[in-house]
Amino acid sequence: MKAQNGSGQDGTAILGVSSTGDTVMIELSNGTSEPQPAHIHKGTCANLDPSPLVPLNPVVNGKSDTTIVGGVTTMVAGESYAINVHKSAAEASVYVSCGDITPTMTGSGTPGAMTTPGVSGETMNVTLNTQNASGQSGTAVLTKKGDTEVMVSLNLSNGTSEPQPAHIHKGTCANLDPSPAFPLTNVVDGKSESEVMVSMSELEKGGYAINIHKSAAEASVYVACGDITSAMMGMETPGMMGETTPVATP
Ligand SMILES: [Cu+2]
Repeated sequence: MKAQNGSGQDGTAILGVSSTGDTVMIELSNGTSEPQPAHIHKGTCANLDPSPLVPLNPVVNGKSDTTIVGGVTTMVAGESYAINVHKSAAEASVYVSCGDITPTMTGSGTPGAMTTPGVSGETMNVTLNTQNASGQSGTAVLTKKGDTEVMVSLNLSNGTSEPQPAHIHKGTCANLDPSPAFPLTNVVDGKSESEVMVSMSELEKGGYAINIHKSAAEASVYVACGDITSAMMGMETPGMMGETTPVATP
């Protein structure tokens, strides 16, 4: 996403697809505590249809997370779309940031997740299923940051203020190697962001799972887990969102 009208608000938007709905994550620099309306519009940043197509959650302090349950069914292949952010509700006519939605294929010929231009790559969504009646479930979004770096964002329901250890383990949720392969940042209030020194292609090969533990004291209790499989990537219609994505349920 590129700043507009001297706003200084550059950033990224990541579009992901998961079993619970398509997700749009926006991160902008120079955020404000005043909510900034955000939408998917038809058209391009250079030539935007002014009426919003899909409303997104307002950007607050530079961040917005939206899950569009059932997917962005109004988006069709062959059309142009863009995400834009407005200065404020009162000054909605002033656009502060915009990014054209351009489909990017993940991997070689694998149906892929979409990213806006400027995001260096590929994303993979992993569904985190509840374990041991914890009531905690959610998603992990893996985003390629470089050849040897992957950003992992965890979002879990029913988070706690007590930090919950999280790791990438070898194996599957059904049959997990108990020693962590890569540590992730502790989950606090259901959220965790980590940069992991591993290549996306290594994770895409399969044989890894993300799990979250109840607490440091009760690390042996797993509260949620998701298998990392490349089958979770992508959408059926190359290039456009809106199709239901098959997601393997472990
Ligand atoms: Cu673990």
